[in-house]
Amino acid sequence: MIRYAYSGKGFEPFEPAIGKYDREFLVSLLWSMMRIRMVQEEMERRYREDEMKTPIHLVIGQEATSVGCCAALERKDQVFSGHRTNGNYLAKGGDLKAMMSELYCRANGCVASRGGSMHLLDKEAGYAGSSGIVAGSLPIATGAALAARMLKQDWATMVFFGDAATEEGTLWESLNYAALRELPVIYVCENNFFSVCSPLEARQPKVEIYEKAASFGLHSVQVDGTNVLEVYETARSAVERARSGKGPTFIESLAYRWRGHGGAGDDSDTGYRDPAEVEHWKQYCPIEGFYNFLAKRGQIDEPGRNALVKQIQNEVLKAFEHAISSPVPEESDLFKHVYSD
Ligand SMILES: Cc1ncc(C[n+]2csc(CCOP(=O)(O)OP(=O)(O)O)c2C)c(N)n1
Repeated sequence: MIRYAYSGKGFEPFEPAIGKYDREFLVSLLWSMMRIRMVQEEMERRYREDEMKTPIHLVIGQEATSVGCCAALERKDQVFSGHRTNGNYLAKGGDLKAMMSELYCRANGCVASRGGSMHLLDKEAGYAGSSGIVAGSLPIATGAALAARMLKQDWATMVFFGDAATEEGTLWESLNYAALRELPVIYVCENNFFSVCSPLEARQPKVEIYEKAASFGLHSVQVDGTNVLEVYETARSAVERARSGKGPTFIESLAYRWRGHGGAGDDSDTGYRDPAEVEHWKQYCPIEGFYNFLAKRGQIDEPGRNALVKQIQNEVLKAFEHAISSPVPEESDLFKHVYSD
């Protein structure tokens, strides 16, 4: 079985008018996806050394959702995530070195080694936090959007979560409240069809997730989460809606997770999904697809791509070296940052 959306419609071809974008912007989208992928691949390789004392949830295959959505935001806008944080954090401009230090439990980690990969934070970049509790960030993000309204601030809030979050009551309560109050919030469901090893069809009746959300009275759409420009254009109009007081948007972005639920490597050999399905989805690699799209239109060529690879490789290796050579926290600091005044 090959999973698409329940409607079985597959992905509509999406051909944006490329002339409206400048080359620099298009290449920045490609760079951002490549950077996330290369960070993930290096993390996966090093995870096997057992020095990174944190659970990890890789986003390989799902990069276009983070990058397309965050490209529509400004720095002042606030982003929240669930447990699969890395793509969202990096796409929003979160500090890579601070993230790697966090994963290696170093004192200079982005939350001072208290959180690990599931609990990242970069206030400067507008990455407002994440939660390992499925759907846990939904009410917090909804509250942040309410705060923006009450404080008369013009930031938009965006929250990322997986398809399993749509099995939690708190998600529907959040949508209900945001729709009622027309809050400036964008809900992004990264539907990769699985909750750990349970496929969507074993967990939910066959109604598309974005249609359920629409029934709460919010603007709700489904996008091809392997197509960064389609995601970007959808997110941009959602941000415009939020900023102009037109209320929340729900975006269901369909993309496949190429690796196992957690840790390094693919876990398909445990039998919960067909390895042929994983291979099938690799045809829709968001990075290869976008590179080919740009190359065909003369926006980048092979030497251009190689230069990006080199630059990213260099940055990634430096970030790992920085983390590994940083000090671990002092025992005497154990209770720091635990309580707030
Ligand atoms: C409230 C709650 N229930 C169960 C879990 C255990 N759990 C951790 S991740 C996960 C699956 C999440 O799937 P999804 O939200 O679709 O995100 P994905 O991992 O596919 O990105 C579950 C059930 C949890 N962390 N929180």
